Amino acid sequence: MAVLTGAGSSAESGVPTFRGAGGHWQRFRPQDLASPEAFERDPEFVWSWYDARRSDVAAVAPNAGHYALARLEARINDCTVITQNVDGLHQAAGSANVVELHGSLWRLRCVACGAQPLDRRTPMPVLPPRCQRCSGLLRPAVVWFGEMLSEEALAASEAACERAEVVLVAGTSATVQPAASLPLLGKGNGAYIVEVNTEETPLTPEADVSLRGKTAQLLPMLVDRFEQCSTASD
Ligand code: BJW
Ligand code: ZN
Repeated sequence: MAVLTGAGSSAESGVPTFRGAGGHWQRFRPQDLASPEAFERDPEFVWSWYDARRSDVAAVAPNAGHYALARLEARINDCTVITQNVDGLHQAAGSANVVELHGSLWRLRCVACGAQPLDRRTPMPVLPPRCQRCSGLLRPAVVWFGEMLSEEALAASEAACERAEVVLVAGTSATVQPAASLPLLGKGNGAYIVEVNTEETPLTPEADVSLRGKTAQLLPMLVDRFEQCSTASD
């Protein structure tokens, strides 16, 4: 099984989504914050947004949907969680096989020497932070618009979708590429597509089953049912 998650799956933990009511992109323009040009122009401004988001995420906990996916992984031989989220909440809930397609809020990258230190300090003592090795500017190791995703993360995600019998898509607007195309890769190889979202998305017409509702409510129900069925057939 491959599971693709997006911001909606962390919404009930209190982490804002990007699009839609209350989303980041209602208050800010993506190109002012989530682009390499914005960081070049004003690293302190971009960092102040990331610093606030790191503090907000540090104060929240995984929700029932995250825990349900960790339970699912424990039940299935080959289960990969591919997340577009940078909050680390799947790992905090106990998922071990997680691909962070858009990077992590907790990893930094030096724009000069490429060092990638883990750093969980909230708030950062000085903005923008500097590299301990070479004093270069450190940036969040996340993927901004126009940037390439990590080749390794993308290859692992594609392979997981290509060999999946089921691709579960939870809490993503399925609008940002190449993540949004991953379920179609699975579908092309015969996978059954299940979508869980409070709203319709461009992926809905492609899904075999589309469940309308919140991940923290629906994912535990799905996994409960799966556990009952797999116990019955043991
Ligand atoms: C609930 C819920 C609840 C709410 N329960 N559900 C092909 C065609 C067109 C454009 C492109 C293309 N290929 C590449 C591009 C350009 C671009 C792109 O896709 N643009 C589109 C927007 C048009 N892609 C890129 O630039 C990517 N790079 C790349 O492809 O490089 C090569 C290349 C470059 C340029 C041209 C061509 C090729 C990189 C994309 C990086 C995205 N980065 C961000 C920021 C990450 C760091 C950070 O967090 O700060 O990633 S943007 C933002 O969007 C973030 C998210 O991971 C991503 C996806 O959002 P997500 O997770 O789906 O959240 P929302 O808010 O959109 O949706 C939430 C959903 O949840 C909604 O559906 C709700 O209904 C639902 N929901 N509560 C269930 N409780
Ligand atoms: Zn450095």
